[in-house]
Amino acid sequence: MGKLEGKKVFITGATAGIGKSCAMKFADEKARLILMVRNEEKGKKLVEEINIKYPEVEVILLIGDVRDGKVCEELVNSLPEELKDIDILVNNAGLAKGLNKVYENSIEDINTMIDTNIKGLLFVTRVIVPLMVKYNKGHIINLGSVAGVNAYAGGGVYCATKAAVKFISDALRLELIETPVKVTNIQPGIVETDFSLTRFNGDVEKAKNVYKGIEALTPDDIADIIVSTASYPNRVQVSEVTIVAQNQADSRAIYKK
Ligand code: 8X3
Repeated sequence: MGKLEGKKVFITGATAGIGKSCAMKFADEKARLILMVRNEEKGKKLVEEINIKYPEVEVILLIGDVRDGKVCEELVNSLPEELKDIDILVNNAGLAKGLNKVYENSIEDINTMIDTNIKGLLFVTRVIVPLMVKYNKGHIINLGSVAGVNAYAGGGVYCATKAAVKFISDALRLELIETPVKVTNIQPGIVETDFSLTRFNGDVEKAKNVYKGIEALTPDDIADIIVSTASYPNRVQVSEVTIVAQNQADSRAIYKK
């Protein structure tokens, strides 16, 4: 039996990018999936896809926006008792909006990034971690970013949200030091997903340009690392992983051919 077989894995933002890759990779490990998604239609399509590829894998779909703390609470409370002892939480939901100077961001973009990347992560964490403490097990895997290590011009708000993810992860690790619950902060660099399309509000050309001239990481690359991180023995707590593309040194330094 694989190490992750039967483990209950809760993933936010599971319909695309790294979240979707995580759902597929954990399904491949025969884990049980609880997927929290904002878009019902995309969520149902994803469940269908998983059901076809992995008919033996159980998938629970929760529809809701992580930005709504009450909804997060209600959705987790609505889980049947036998699913509440969640083993792995992948706090993946997150996004960037625009590439604007700190002082040139719209109110809407500031709210969207902070509400999703910081408050959303906290709203899910505050309902799931008490369950992990109660059941005396668990692993929280937060999606930070290299943007949370070095700021870059135009990314001030996004970088700040990812720095917040690092510090929330570090604080949690300290708070959980006497428990078996582990905390990992995953900090990917350039990954080719819908990230840039979302950042540039659907502008395909601008989004494509980000990945031109460099072999970017794939969402599967990151999901593979997340799955390995979750597979180590209980004594091994990976606190932080930073993954950059081969021609990338940090969030600011990317060599393009
Ligand atoms: C995304 C990485 O450096 O493009 O989290 O902002 S970066």
